[in-house]
Amino acid sequence: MSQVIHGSLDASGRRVDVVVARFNSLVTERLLDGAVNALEQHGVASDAIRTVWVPGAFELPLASRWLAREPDCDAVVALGCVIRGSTSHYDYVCSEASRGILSVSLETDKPVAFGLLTCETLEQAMERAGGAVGNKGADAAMTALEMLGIRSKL
Ligand code: INI
Repeated sequence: MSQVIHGSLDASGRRVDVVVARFNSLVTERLLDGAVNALEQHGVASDAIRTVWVPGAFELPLASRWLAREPDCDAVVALGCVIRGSTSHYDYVCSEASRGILSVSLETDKPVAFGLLTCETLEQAMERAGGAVGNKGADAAMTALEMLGIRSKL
């Protein structure tokens, strides 16, 4: 018979690091609240959650790498918010942050969840940071837990 594997969200005993960008902190503080609440609700002890603030989304990959390389880190949740301006700066920050976050995950073999909002307006960002569209920080945290659950079953 074929096997089907799902990741459980039970995260007791896990240690999760959260990296959060200070740029657009009105939004990222809410993403952080959502992520920490979701981790705690799914069993991660509050003293097993470490939060590291970095200047902006561009810095998320390097800080995620520093954390993911630590033996006591099970997963990283990377949080940030990039809002399109009038120049191409937005495109460089989004593409390098997303590429970097993926490469840290593959290099370290640990979940590094992508909780980076890439929005046209502050309003869109607020909707996704605990507003009408949910909290993408919480979603990213749960993704990290689900991936840990899958890994432990393989
Ligand atoms: N960083 C963000 O996290 N969000 C942004 O919207 C943003 N914009 O628009 O400039 C941003 N820029 C800073 C960047 O992430 C770096 O911190 C900076 O370039 C220094 O490396």
